[in-house]
Amino acid sequence: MIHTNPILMTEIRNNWTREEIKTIFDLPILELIYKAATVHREFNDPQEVQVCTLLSVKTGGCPEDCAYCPQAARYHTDVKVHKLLEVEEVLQKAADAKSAGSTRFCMGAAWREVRDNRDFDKVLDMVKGVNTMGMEVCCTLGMLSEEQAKKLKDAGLYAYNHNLDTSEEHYNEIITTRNYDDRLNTLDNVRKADISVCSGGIIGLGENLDDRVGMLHTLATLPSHPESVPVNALVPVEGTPLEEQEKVSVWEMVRMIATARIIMPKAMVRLSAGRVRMSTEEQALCFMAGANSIFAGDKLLTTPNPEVDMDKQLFQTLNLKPRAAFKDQEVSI
Ligand code: SAM
Ligand code: DTB
Ligand code: SF4
Repeated sequence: MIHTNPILMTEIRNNWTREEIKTIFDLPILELIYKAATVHREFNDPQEVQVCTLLSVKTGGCPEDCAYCPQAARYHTDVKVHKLLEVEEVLQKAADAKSAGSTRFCMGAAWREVRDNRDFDKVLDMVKGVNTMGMEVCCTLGMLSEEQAKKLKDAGLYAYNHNLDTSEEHYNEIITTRNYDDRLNTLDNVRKADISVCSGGIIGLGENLDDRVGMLHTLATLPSHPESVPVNALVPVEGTPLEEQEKVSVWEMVRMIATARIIMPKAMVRLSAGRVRMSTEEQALCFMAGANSIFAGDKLLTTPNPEVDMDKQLFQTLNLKPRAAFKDQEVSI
């Protein structure tokens, strides 16, 4: 590990006020990047980047109305609806992801919530299979009860992704078929089952800067910080209500990432959707600002992601190295 300060000076806090976070968020950009890069080096190896692979195991036909989402049944998009994949097919994709260098495999389903049925039993088998392969298994399946979270944990689930997406104030402009408390409640159920929490959001939904600060405030004042915080740039998809949204600038991504890094120093901050539209230099700024995780593979769930070879080149150019699986669980002597 290089450039890591052995004397930790920054304390981990979950009593941030919204004003404190706003002050950080509003810093002059280069000052903000410098601060974030400094905190990053206190807690993490800045060369290390976690490589995750996504697979949509059940695509489209979702009853929810998330305005950004190509998988909502009510919008007319080009997404082809597909029932739950077979366990064997999923395990093959996980093996491919592992040989391509991924250490975390995340399975997504276009469900509002998990139901206790045969499909859930199949997902439990997928989780068992991927866990046996020595990868960190993650799922994102919508809302969960505490019992369902426990079943996933028993099957070997390592992490659960459930995004807050935006601020509580802006939530209703984007999604009306559930509310913020539903989201928080699922995060609580995931925590109770002792599963690693992955929760973040999207920028570029038409929210204002206070909404971005508000979402970061909610995440950073949870009883314990999420272990991963994905920062997505909206991928505008034709047919969704947000199809015409303007592209967010790299500075907006950098500001989100840097603020998340400063207020949640130990979290993996994931530079998630939106990388296809970013240059190597723009992505380098995001890593400088404290991002230390990406999704690799040429597809996210339904939209394109950079080619594997491009990412190999990116890692070489920036001297990055993939983070090993299960590092959080390593006992330090
Ligand atoms: N249905 C489950 C749920 O909503 O939690 C899991 C799958 S859902 C597709 C997972 C996440 O993908 C969403 O919470 C959202 O943050 C992200 N997402 C979906 N569509 C997106 C888009 N067009 N651009 C960026 N992120 C998107
Ligand atoms: C997250 O925060 N981003 C990923 C993952 N968690 C599930 C999903 C991004 C989806 C982008 C749109 C798509 O490909 O459908
Ligand atoms: Fe459904 Fe999830 Fe898409 Fe919302 S984000 S429409 S819940 S798949």
